[in-house]
Amino acid sequence: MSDPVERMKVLVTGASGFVGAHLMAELADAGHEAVATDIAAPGGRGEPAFPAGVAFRRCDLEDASAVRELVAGVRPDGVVHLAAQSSAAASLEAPRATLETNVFGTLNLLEAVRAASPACPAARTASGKMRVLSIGSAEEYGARPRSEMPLGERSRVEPASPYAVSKAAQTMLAVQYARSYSLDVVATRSFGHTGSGQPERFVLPSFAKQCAEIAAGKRPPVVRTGRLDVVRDYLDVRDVVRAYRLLLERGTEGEIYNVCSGEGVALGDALSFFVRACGAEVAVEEDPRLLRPADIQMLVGDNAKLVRDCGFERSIGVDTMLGDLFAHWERVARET
Ligand code: A2R
Repeated sequence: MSDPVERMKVLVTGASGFVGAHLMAELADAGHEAVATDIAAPGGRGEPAFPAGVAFRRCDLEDASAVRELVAGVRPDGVVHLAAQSSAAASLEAPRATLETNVFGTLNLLEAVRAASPACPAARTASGKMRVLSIGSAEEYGARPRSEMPLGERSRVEPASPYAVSKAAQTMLAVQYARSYSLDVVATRSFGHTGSGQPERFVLPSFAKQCAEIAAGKRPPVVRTGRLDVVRDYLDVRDVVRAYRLLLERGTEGEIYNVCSGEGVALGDALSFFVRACGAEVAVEEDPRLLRPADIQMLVGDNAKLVRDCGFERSIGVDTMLGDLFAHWERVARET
């Protein structure tokens, strides 16, 4: 795995989102050329701008002909498909829109890659084809018993939300295109991740923000939470985007990879970390609006395949991940 990697031209969908901002920086640092696409340019929600020199192409993935034009025009060596309705909680309110964006958006992209592939000289990837990295989710596995942890890629898939169904369908579709049309597809099932720029509707930024505001005297000392006994496998987003870059460069065509740490973190322990960091007496109140039907109690993954095929190694542990997230929200609390 020490062969030098050729410079790739990578089209990133969903580039204006949380992971997109970090992935653009990772690709630039690794010497790849990135082209960003999203339904909207970054900045509207305070996201960081892309690294200098990155081209942005606005495109709605639900518009099949626009996606075909985009892919044919850019002719990338690889595509990282991040664009999605990315919230399981929001999918309960908007199941149809979630399926349309996540399933039909993916279908449009795969069709566009299939149409563009014969004309694409993409000889710089290992397979000589245009590689698609489809970003799926650990939520595809659903509620598995504790005895099955850590979950390998062959674990049963039993989605428990429209979001999880959409991601299971996305992964199946991506692998089916590899099988039926020899498309160079690699799919992930990405477990929890966090870092700067993740919206506060996700649990760790929500805790970190509330505690940082309490520390800054901008909020009464009460933290509102959902279930705290939930256990998740979290990676720092900077490790996640490195895994995505490695999968693009070295993943095996047609395969599904867990992107995870193998370590479970109880949300109650993460909250205790932030409460300690804030240094105040804090009351914790359960908010019924934050409790989801069919909440999955535990999701911990096995990353052996990612380690074996791509040489992935986690570089940021849980304490650094949580400490950096708290520091981010402290900065935000100071500036607002
Ligand atoms: O919905 P918006 O306005 O936040 O835009 C999102 C964008 N997006 C689309 N782009 C093109 N065509 C569409 N029809 C479309 N619908 C949504 O994808 C947003 O800018 C981006 C996704 O970014 P985030 O919501 O911040 O997701 P995150 O956390 O970066 O997750 C990346 C991937 C997703 O596939 C997740 O399902 C997975 O990682 O966990």
